[in-house]
Amino acid sequence: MTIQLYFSPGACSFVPHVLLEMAGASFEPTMVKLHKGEQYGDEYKAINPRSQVPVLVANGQALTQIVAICGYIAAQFPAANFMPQSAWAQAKMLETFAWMNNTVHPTFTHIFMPQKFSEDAAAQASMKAFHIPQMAARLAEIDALIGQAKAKGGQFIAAPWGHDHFTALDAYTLTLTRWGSIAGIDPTQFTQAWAHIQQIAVLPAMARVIERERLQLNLMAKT
Ligand SMILES: N[C@@H](CCC(=O)N[C@@H](CS)C(=O)NCC(=O)O)C(=O)O
Repeated sequence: MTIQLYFSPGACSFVPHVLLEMAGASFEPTMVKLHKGEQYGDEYKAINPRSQVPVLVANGQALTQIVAICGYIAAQFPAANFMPQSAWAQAKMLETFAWMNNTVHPTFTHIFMPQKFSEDAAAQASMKAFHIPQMAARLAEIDALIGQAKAKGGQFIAAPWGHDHFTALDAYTLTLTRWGSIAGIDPTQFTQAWAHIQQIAVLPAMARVIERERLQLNLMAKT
């Protein structure tokens, strides 16, 4: 099987990028420069007409949406334990994954790309101002989820559901918290999440992806 992952540094594509690396998959990471608008070019639109990353291409077939892509990776590489086994644990993991993807992620999009929601400059500014505290509140929810996992002696977010293994939720926490720092939300205030991010960032597969994407975890830090 040949696998190609279209990603952009620091984008949500970080999540499947990490899972592929952690699973030991043989894959070709292919960079898309979103800031240069490459996603709107004909070449990329032939792969994903919705002009977004990530796209995973397996055996010549394209798959989009990180929830679907990560589900596919989990099924292809069961030894990596990315998906809980029991129906309930799996549903609880997906509940949080869906919330991160359909709520926390678009909250940041309103801050980072308000032009996607209104052409009016004043509306964009007010949308941005409105969503910064919303983003902070949602990051605080993630912080609490990690606190619950750690209080139960777990190492990873899915621990309270009986699955103390690295999942997409851990990688997404890093991405969303890092995005918060782009919006001026100090990530170190989320003490549980920030400590968790430091712990997972040094896992060898994570460290390789952070290096490949050249990510600074806290954009508010001086260095
Ligand atoms: N729901 C989609 C969201 C994908 C998404 O928002 N991708 C962003 C990067 S994080 C993107 O490609 N943006 C480029 C653009 O909108 O121009 C998913 O889960 O894959």
